[in-house]
Amino acid sequence: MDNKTFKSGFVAIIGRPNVGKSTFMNRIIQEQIAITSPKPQTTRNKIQGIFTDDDRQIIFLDTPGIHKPHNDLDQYMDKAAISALKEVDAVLFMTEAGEKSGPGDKFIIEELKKVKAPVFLILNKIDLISPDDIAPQIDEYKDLMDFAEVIPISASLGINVDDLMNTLTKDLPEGPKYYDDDQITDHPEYFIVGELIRERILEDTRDEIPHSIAVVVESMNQRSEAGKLQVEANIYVERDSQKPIVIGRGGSMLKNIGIGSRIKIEHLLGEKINLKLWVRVKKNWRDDPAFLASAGYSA
Ligand code: GDP
Ligand code: K
Ligand code: MG
Repeated sequence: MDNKTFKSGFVAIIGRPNVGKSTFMNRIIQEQIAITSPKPQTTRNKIQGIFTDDDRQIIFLDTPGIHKPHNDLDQYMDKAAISALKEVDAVLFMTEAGEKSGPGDKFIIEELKKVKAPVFLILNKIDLISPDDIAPQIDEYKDLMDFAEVIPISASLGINVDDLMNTLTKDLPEGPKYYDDDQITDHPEYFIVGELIRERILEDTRDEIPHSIAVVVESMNQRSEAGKLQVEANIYVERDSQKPIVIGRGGSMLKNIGIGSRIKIEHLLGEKINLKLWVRVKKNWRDDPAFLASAGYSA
């Protein structure tokens, strides 16, 4: 600290679904602000995580994956990811160690070539492969694009994550502390709380349900009689037939969703809550721009 200059900047994390972007950010921020799950397309919005220590502040944008759009939601997700790249001081392009670059990566790399900021190639999940397999993969990616650095890590085990942070810091400009030390995100709490509920639903359901779910937190401010924060949210499904699945026999599924997400929300907010959930049918919500906006899925 002493006479060292303070550095700060904005860093986008980009990569195909499931490479570990949210896991990485959660490790850095040490709080669950971006939801993670083994299912693709878990992240539907830019979520900022803010890392602050004595000599730097790094603001991360956890971008949704870029992929060929099939509907309005996809298109929104692509736009959010690509626009994030234009405003940042560095980009972390994350891929999975041991995996060949697919058409999805090549699509992203074409976008990254237009970016002025330094682009770091991050090979995540090195805990899953043998070190011998990393070198050929690095060569393959280096043929596709000129990266500022190539850094293998394991986000879930924390391997090389400090090195990555230090390398990244070298490329950041001198700058102010944009946010207070204890602020970990500037995202509206409503949205994050909705994401935590949605994460729990993804864990508990399968088949077509995960992609058909949207969660909208309606209110979080009235106090209940017990003095707890009252959180009310609607869970939207696309078809009538999906409603009983999410509610479960005798309400058992909904009850589990409520219990599981309540614990995470209480941890995030640091206080006890009363959680009320309703399941509603909203046909074709993914192609309804007004609904997407109300659900927080628009810029
Ligand atoms: P995202 O879609 O890129 O945000 O990926 P997530 O962070 O949601 O991670 C997708 C899956 O990969 C989850 O099941 C994670 O637990 C897992 N994962 C993430 N990082 C690692 C890692 O370093 N090693 C291993 N073995 N698994 C990881
Ligand atoms: K995911
Ligand atoms: Mg994610």
